[in-house]
Amino acid sequence: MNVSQKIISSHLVSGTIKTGNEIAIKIDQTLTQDATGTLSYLQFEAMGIPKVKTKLSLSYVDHNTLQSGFENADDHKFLQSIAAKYGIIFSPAGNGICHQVHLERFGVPSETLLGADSHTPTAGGLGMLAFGAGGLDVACAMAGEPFYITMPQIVKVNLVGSLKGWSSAKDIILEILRLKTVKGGRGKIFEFAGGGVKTLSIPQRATITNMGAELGATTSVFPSDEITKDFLKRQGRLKDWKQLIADKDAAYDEEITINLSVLEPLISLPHSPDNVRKVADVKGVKVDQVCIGSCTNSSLADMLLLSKVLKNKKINKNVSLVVSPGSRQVLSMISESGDLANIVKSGARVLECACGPCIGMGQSPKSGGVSLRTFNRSFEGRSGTKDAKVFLCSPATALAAALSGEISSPQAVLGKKPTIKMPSKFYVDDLQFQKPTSKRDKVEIIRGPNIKPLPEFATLEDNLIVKTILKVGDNISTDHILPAGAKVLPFRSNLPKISEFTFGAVDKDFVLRAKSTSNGIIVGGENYGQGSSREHAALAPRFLGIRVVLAKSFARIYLANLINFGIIPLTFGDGSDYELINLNDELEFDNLKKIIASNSELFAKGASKTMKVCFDLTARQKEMIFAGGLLNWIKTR
Ligand code: MIC
Ligand code: SF4
Repeated sequence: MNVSQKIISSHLVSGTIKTGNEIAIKIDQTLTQDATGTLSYLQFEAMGIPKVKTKLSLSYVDHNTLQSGFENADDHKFLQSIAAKYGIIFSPAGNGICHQVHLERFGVPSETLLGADSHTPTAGGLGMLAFGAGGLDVACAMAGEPFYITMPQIVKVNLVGSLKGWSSAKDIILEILRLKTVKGGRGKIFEFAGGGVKTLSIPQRATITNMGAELGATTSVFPSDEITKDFLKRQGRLKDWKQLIADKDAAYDEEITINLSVLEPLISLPHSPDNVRKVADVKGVKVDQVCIGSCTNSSLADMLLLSKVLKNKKINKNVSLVVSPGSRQVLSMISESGDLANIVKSGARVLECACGPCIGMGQSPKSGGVSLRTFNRSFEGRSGTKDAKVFLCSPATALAAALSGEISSPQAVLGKKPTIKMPSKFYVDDLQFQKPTSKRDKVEIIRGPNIKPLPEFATLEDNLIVKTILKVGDNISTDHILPAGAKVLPFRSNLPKISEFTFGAVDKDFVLRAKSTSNGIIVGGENYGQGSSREHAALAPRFLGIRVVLAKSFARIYLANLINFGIIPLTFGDGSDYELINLNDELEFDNLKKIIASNSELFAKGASKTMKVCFDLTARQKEMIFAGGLLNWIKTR
């Protein structure tokens, strides 16, 4: 077996491990962050279970850390109290970005992790099988339910050679994105193997598995080997190590080879992570801002590189360089060693250990500005400035731009790569994590006015007439559907309020149109719903009366979120029918429930044609849709 099959088979609850089959796997650990956590815990609470049933559940606060009113603070208090009530470890704001902290302190090789955040596969760098999911799926996992997925294909990514010069782990994943695109990972696990694996440290591996999310992959995973052991030992967690490597004769569904020795520094151009070029081919573009951090590149090793490069240097006066260390552990260590001083004295602005600019929480670039970021996403408008041009690159390429003022080859600006010596022991202070109390029944859940109750949803009718409220093209991301950023994020626990922002940047009349129609349909292109796991991007449309989304294809997490909230995901029987539907067109579905239940052919009666539409739903998913969503379904059980 390969690594993925080993973890899946040791966690299999039902189903057979065959590509395309629905399987259910046991979840050992869960994580949430504050932007998805509030809803996830409200849903967990509605299930009426006294205590989480996982081995370990974590609630991190790292997204909404910019307060311009009471909302975020209310959310954080709610999260803190609900964690204490239900047996969850609480990591308050300032401790760091969930994925970075999880690697440092909680990830365990060969275990499973389900996180209400699409970059949860970061923990695959440690040899965990880690999935991003909607908050409701995470709530179910906390309640002891297994996680359901369609058994993915397993792609062997054969890494050969070793990185040379300034090429970095970020360039490896950018190269894979160039080859495979943002749709190329759907229905697949990327499993890393080959001689190149042992040349990569845990933070490097985590940079790669982190951005597997941008491929649309189900997850990505590295073996757990001596390097993993060494990392855990330095973290004082040797007892958590377990070797996990693929059998010599392990089979895979597909194989690609990446030769690390010939990889050059790469950069992804606006506005899609797969729009990748060689840095050498775009050099000379003037840069206004450089941001270093995010769950992709904010480890101690990344920060030590910054320190070595920036020591006794000043950044270009036309560039704003902002740096967010990934965790309190990283920040503590670079402040004690004096490395932070090298960064600060160069002219950099140091932010708190949080997602920050990655999620549009501050640092929006100037109008039309060019921002180079070591992050993982560059969707239009995500930075907060619609016409900003966000490029994604490695810390080395980012530093070369910060010093020269333009996109430049790291070799040309930075010279020889310094050697980075990692400490034999990381600084550990687990008192920063709030363990649940033994007196859980005494804990009172604190609900400020921003915490709104969950909505009730009706069950599915048999005949449905829906009106086309919106028609969009390919690769619509959840940032298009429901943006993040400082203006919107404070309302993640307030559905009536947050739904007002739905599709705001795509079509400002969407909400009005949806509200004035009783049953709506959205028509989309390929890879509809790519990006974030935020279930608000399915829940808010449902709240606004959307009952069906008809698209050419869907992204995995989004598809699951639609079903969880009782929205029917349909695809075109004939892709060219997409052209025949226009805004405000009505579509009629007769005998919907009967047809779905019996897997018969489904037709949508439109103005000009009756077209065949398809659904691919398991028996469990059908029941959820009929019930009006997963929560209703659970209540009926
Ligand atoms: C993101 O990177 O888009 C986020 C913010 O971390 C999201 C979660 C969210 O929207 O809260 C994600 O990736 O799932
Ligand atoms: Fe936070 Fe950005 Fe990572 Fe999402 S991608 S978890 S917003 S740092």
